[in-house]
Amino acid sequence: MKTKITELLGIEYPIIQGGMAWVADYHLAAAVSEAGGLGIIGAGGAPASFVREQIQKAKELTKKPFGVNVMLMNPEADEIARVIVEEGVPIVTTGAGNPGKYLASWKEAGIKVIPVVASVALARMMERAGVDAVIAEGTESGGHIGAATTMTLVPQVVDVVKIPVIAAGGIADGRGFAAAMMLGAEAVQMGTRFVVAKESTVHENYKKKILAAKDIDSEVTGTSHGHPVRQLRNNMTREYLKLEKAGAPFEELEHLTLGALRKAVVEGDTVNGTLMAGQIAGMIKEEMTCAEMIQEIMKQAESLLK
Ligand code: TUI
Repeated sequence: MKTKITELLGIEYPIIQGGMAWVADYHLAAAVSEAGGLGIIGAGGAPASFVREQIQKAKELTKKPFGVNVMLMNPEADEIARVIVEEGVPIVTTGAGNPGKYLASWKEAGIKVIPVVASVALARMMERAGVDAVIAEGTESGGHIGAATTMTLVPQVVDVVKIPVIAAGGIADGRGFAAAMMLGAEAVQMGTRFVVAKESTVHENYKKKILAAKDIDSEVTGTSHGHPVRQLRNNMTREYLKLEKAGAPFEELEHLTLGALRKAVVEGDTVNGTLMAGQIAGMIKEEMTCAEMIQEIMKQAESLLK
């Protein structure tokens, strides 16, 4: 399937893998790119030296294009932005902030820049600043989220920008893909479905929680201090929400979540770890390879779109 995004990025299918902190390592990114989508290494909160290693390892596994996601709250974001240029990464996505200060250097290096936006205002500002496309991410997504739903955000962004729009949040099969196209998107980004890919190195316990999740099994923590994060309900979210409701200060809440994503992804702690996942987790029932997933989604979408 050819769209403005497959043309822009030089990929076969308009499916992008979300740049998930701790989850989206070089194994997953290379597998998605090899399967014809766009794999992304998620820099998350990692140091720049680690991100460089990840990029170099991905290059050994695939000759196809892949990208790096810069989580803009990372204290080493400046160094990571430089590593991306030095390593000749062709595509960058950004999250959790405004990437304005890196645009000039990335564009000068010929990098395609695609920020995640959670509002029409930021999409407009990003287009004016010269980005190549935007990812409009709805509140159905896992992790750090905005307030608007995918259904409402995507068409409103499509209406005000000329650059291609990628839809994210709540998409995990051919029906979601086709719906996104109907809203005017040129591609989709999926996160949660790729967490349970066979090539994903996420701890088995975490994968099992996603596969067993039902439609209403996620909670949003952190709303009171302006950093809402969607994750599966567990002991951690119960404790967090209880403290948050009682008006606990940010420092106390932060203490609870410090290192908790690593605990879930690496150690498989599903009780006190942060099990970031989107609302679509309830629909995901099977672990598949990235190639199987992408083929299934494209087949279903193409038949629906006909
Ligand atoms: O970034 C994400 N999702 C993430 S980042 C992450 S790492 C993390 N871990 C613990 C706590 C917090 C973060 C986990 N999941 N998605 C992209 C995204 N960007 N969603 C929402 C936004 C966003 C929100 C506000 C982008 C820009 C923005 O405002 C920019 C500004 O400064 O005007």
